[in-house]
Amino acid sequence: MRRIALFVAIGILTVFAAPSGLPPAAAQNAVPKLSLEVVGTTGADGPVFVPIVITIPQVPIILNITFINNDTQPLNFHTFTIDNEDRSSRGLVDSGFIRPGNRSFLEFTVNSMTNVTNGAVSFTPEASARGIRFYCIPHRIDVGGQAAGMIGEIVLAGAPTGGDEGPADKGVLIRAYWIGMIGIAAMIGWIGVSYFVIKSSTPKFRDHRDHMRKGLP
Ligand SMILES: [Cu+2]
Repeated sequence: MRRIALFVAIGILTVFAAPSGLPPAAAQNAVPKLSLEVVGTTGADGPVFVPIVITIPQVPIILNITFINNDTQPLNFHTFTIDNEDRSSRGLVDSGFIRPGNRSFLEFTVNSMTNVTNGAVSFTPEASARGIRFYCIPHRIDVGGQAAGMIGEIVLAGAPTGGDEGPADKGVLIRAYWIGMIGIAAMIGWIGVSYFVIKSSTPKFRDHRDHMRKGLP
């Protein structure tokens, strides 16, 4: 019995120790990627982004954005653009002018809410009320005077909100979920193994009924 428990313990140790034997760099360099679609369109109040707020669950994170212009008016070009802090360098992230029915693929890294890397360029992005501002070049300033202009923001989940919107939902990365589940499973496994190890290392009291009959503690 003792030998079997020992083998089981060694087996479980091998399984759970194996991932930690990998080079630590592999785990540290894994910046998660969030892929999403952002649509440029014309709503009741003029040109808008949908969604107008991109909520990211953490930083750093790689944002993979498919920017789609689904306008039907042939002259309604839109862009997805981010400038630097004081707008002295414009379009450091930029889809270019996308015509109605077309799309563009963007990928950049939000290292923190004050640092973005796009290709070889790292910069401090223009701030919005709660995070990082993105906008559409032709419609940043609302021409019709109805809406605030075609602007949006990238917000970190859990960050304080500007007003009446309530707290933002905190996203959970699927990887964190599985690490938690494996941790719980490993813990339950270890309780079982400990039970047999302790039990098998007390050979005198192997027979529980006999033990009770003798009135032993
Ligand atoms: Cu636009």
